[in-house]
Amino acid sequence: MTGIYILPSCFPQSYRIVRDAKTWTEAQRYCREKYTDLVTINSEEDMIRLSHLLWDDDDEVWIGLHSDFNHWKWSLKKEGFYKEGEAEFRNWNVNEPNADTDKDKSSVCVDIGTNGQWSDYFCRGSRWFICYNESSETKYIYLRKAMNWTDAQSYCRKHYTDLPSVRNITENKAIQNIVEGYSWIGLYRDPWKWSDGEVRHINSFNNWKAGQPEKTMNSCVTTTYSKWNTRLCNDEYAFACSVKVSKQTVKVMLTKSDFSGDLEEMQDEILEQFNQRLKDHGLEEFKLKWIKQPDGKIFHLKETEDQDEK
Ligand SMILES: [Ca+2]
Repeated sequence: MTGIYILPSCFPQSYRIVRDAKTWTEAQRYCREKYTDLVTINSEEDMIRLSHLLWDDDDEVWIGLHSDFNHWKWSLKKEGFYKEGEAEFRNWNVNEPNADTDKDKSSVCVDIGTNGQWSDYFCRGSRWFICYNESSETKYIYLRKAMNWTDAQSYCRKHYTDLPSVRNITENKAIQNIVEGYSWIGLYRDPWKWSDGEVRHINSFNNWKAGQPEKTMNSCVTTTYSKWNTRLCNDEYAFACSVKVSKQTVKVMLTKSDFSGDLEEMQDEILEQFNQRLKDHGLEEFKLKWIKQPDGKIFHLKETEDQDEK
């Protein structure tokens, strides 16, 4: 007789509140060592589930959101494309970059002017732009279409390769030679990022308290009264870790001598015995269930000639 059961069964991402006050970075390390990571909150349901775990309404815990404001990134992320130092090449104009993300809370993108120097500007602004085409002789194409940075990026990715990266002064010169005004290049930064690496896009779920986020620089995020606040990352708070739940399907073989009677009728009883065995082995959080086969039955009689198979 064989049956299939799930070990442990699927239930949504679960959370653990750790009640030791730690800095955000220490909390992140702790969650990664003991569980999976600091929590990522993607929906109202996630937020409600987390709030239920907080004992008192005014409990305040770190979540995985933190400032990514000092981190400039190129749109084109290609293995081997940047030699040492080339991803960090910059040609800022005087007093740039200067966009005030604390005030605006949005992503910041970069343009190049006719003097070859760069400025930062809010990504939703409209600019002409350059596309990079890796597979043709002409590497840089100038688009006299005003688009926001994200639309320009999609346009370049669809018709060519991407928005251009500028890896050195030679490339900067080549681009400078074709632009006729402030034009988007591929550099940008996002103000917020989750500990698990997910970038929080401007339109994605958020639960900021009124007037928040207050500061972007060196900021990490807590939740209290179900609302998010920015705090200095070196402050100490309790924290919420996420626990990755894995699902495993196991096929079990029972011999007649283990159980007598109708197995389908005894399915709950058998499952309970497995439950007890796993508990005896120290497993605490798991859930077992049988899987029905297409014929609606759990158990299937094995042919005798199969008996030697494992
Ligand atoms: Ca600027």
